[in-house]
Amino acid sequence: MKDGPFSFNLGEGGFIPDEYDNHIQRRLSNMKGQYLDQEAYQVKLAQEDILLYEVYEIKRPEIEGEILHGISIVHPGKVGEEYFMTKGHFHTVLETAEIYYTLKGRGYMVMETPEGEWAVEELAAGRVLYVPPRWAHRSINLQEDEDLVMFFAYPGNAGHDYGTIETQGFRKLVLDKGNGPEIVDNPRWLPSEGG
Ligand code: PAN
Ligand code: ZN
Repeated sequence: MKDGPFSFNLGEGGFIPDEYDNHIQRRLSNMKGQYLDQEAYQVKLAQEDILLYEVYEIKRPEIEGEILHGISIVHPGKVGEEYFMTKGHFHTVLETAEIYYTLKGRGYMVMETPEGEWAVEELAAGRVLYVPPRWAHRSINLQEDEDLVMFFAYPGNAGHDYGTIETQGFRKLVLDKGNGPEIVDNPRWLPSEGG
């Protein structure tokens, strides 16, 4: 971890992997049960456990007052009709927000609250997306052959609740049935107990 103030590059020349402390890679095998077309998932996985997305983190203490930040890269591709995407999560401390700044590419952020509201916002280079407290979030790359690259920042004490999305899914999915991205109800969405 760096001592005192520090800076790093995001502008001209893009981000520099060496400037980050942590590199997380998520592959097809890490997304079991998340894609709608489970047969397409199995077929693809049997061919290769491909890299779906990566996160480069600047290490900071995970405490209130700190800001955790880094870069997320969602690679292009599809599983069946569904675009490559992140797992998605609620923050464990629900009342914590997040900021995303898209550096490169085009995508969607799919979001929902425990109360049942949902939203899909466009991610486009040069635009900032604000994810308010309480909103689960998943980023999706809508492009054919380019990475979706974003800078993110969120409170140090937020924590990640992946379990809720793993068991119930998101209410909305983004599919390409041949005419580009379509937001559809998730037929496998399963409300959690008491939800
Ligand atoms: C981001 C995400 C990142 C990867 O840093 O962690 O985009 O997505 P998953 O964590 O859902 O796999 C963030 O939202 N942090 O809170
Ligand atoms: Zn988050």
